[in-house]
Amino acid sequence: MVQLSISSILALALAMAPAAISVAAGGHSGIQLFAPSLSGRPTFTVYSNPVQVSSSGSSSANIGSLNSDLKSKVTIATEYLAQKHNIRTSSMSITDAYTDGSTGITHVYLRQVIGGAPVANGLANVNMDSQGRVISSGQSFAADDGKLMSRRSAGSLAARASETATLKTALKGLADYIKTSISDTDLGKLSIAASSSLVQGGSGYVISQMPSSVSSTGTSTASRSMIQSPDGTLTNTWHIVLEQPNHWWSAHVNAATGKVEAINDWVASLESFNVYPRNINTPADGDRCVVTNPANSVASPKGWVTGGTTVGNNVWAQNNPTGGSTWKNNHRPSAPNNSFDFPLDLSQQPSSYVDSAITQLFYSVNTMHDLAYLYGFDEAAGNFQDVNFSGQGASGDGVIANAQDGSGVDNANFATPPDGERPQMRMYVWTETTPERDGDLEQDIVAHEFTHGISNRLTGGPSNTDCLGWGEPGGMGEGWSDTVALLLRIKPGHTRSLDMLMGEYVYGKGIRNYPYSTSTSTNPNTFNMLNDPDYQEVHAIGEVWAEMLYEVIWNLIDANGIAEDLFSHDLSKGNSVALQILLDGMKLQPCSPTFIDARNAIIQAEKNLTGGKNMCAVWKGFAKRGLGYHASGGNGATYKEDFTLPSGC
Ligand SMILES: *[C@@H]1O[C@H](CO)[C@@H](O)[C@H](O)[C@H]1NC(C)=O
Ligand SMILES: *[C@@H]1O[C@H](CO)[C@@H](O)[C@H](O)[C@H]1NC(C)=O
Ligand SMILES: CC(=O)N[C@H]1CO[C@H](CO)[C@@H](O)[C@@H]1O
Ligand SMILES: [Zn+2]
Repeated sequence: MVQLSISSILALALAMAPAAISVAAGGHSGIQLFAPSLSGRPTFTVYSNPVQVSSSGSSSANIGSLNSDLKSKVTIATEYLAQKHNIRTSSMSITDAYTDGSTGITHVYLRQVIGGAPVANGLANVNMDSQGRVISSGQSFAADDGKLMSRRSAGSLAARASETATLKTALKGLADYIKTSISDTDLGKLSIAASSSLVQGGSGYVISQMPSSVSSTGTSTASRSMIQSPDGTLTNTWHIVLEQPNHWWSAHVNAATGKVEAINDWVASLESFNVYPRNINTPADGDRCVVTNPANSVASPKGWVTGGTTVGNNVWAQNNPTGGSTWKNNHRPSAPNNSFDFPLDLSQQPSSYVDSAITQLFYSVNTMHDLAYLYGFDEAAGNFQDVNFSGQGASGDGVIANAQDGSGVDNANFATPPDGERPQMRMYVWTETTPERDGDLEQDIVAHEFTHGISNRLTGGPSNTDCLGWGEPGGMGEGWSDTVALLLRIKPGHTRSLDMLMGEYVYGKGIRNYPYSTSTSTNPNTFNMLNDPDYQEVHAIGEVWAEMLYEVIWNLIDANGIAEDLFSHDLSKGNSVALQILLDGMKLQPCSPTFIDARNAIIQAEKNLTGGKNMCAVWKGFAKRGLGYHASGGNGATYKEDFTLPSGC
């Protein structure tokens, strides 16, 4: 939670000058997707009166294990195509057949197969009513396929060798087309193994030992295919499927020339969001802009959006005006082409721009997912994802993120169950101003809440989220959340004289007792404050912990400089080292840590990360606020502050 602390506040003007950083990442590099157009050919026929097909009841088409009703309808479909469109049954391959549970209509889908090679754009579909009468049908089979039988002589060694050579030509052509390349040396190293059960079905080859620049998995599959030109002529092609970060290509490449004849990307890769980008903390700091493909290709290899709305592998973001516990079917914005661009008028009440708020929350939570992933809150460490691509960690736990949640105002919260169960973030509207303001638009609040998820999953292991519940450990949970939120806002040009507030946009004067500051008069918090009866609440305890970490951050920055963008994960820079040792320390520390335990874990993390290069910088930060070498207390014992350093510092 970001709960308010009521106290006198020093009003400070902040010199926030967000540096212009590029927020685009990954993305399409001008690669055109296409399939040969068969324009001018009639494709779809709708019958106003259902057509009864005279069926012999037997068919030579391949029919798998279907129930008898479906089997007879598949037979009707093939006979319909044979009778009405003069298509040879032996060239039909059933790809799918099912009866729709709600409409009762049976759909049969077929592909043309010639000499064992599927024709990529030789397709048909037949729709039938419950009585097996055809109500509509589409087809684009190549005509008169008898003449076009491929002259492949399967099996002979010579045929196999020339097959491999054409496949290499095709791989080279495809690599060029997708703006990478594969050298002759790399082609020579490929392992090409025949397979009769490819992932996509059928027989062909599994290619391995591919350069990672060409295939992120190091493998691809290839099978014989054909493609039809607008005039109906057929070309022998290889159907090659390969994955790259943010792409999953399905291409048909000319087996003779290596020319790409058709290509599709199974990743809906254009995702764009009109949002306050990650370097604009609040609407007071700058304008919204359209950010294209912001997903980090390592952290979110399949992008952020599953399709058309604010749902993806990391987050399900929606409105929740009633504040209830339902979320799956709550309102979400619709963006059929994954372009999320909705109106936002800050002079109106937040409910008027709920779609923009949900979009912003989806963007900000995904940003936190990707950033945390890069710093080690990944699948093995128990992060929040519906699918875990590495096979490590539990899946099925993308974040439920509720924008403008009606269960409260002037706050926000984050619930973290163990790995494998979905955490829930509730963002509230703030009522301090007129019109009201929306916490969804303030990224330090979202970062604070998400960081509760990080600290809870990392401390004591992902399946134990009962380690930072209350008291001293719970207070540090609040402190880490503030600290990560602050770290995200530190930019080149800032110095240790920067004082920072939390919740400045939604609450004006900030929501903590003191600004975070390296000045002991602006922020007087030290370790002994924890003995104060007024400091027995987690947010107050958190302020002491975050203030100590703020000192550590600036010592690290003074020694190492500031990375412009934390996403570059440049561990030669102070802000990146700070974020890294915070997360590494969480993994090292025991369940229910004391301040001293957490400090020691951070010192150990630093030692492991840089060999102790920054050890004294870290110690000096803690010691300045009373958590020096001889500090003691915690776990019920009185806190005794100490400002000394270990020998050697
Ligand atoms: C997405 O759709 C919207 C409206 O439907 C349109 O304005 C926008 O240009 C489309 N964007 C892309 C990238 O196709
Ligand atoms: C960090 O710890 C690992 C595991 O013990 C070790 O392999 C590595 O060398 C350590 N790094 C440093 C800089 O001490
Ligand atoms: C522990 C767990 O749930 N692991 C799953 C990770 O994801 C893979 C597939 O993506 C599953 O097979 C594992 O069961
Ligand atoms: Zn909190």
